[in-house]
Amino acid sequence: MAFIFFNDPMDSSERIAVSFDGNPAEAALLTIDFTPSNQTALLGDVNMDGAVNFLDISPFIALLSTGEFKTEADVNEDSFVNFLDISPFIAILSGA
Ligand SMILES: [Ca+2]
Ligand SMILES: [Ca+2]
Repeated sequence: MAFIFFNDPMDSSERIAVSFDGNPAEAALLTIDFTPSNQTALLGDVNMDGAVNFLDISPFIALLSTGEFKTEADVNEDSFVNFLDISPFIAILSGA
């Protein structure tokens, strides 16, 4: 993986990147969220303790409020974590 940053003189909306070496406090932060392909997500197991139960409710609601994606919380498997996951999450919790 490579990132190439360059100055585009035709773009007046350009932003200035700061390197970590230049100023760690202003440097960009790259975050990579990775789930190995050999690890199958247990839908609804939001706290990833191997079971789907009441302990998953609080972290599930927290993800709904932030919109952060987490495979285990995307219980309707539409690649988004949002209100559409609530009903299937409750169904999983209730064993339906
Ligand atoms: Ca769990
Ligand atoms: Ca979803």
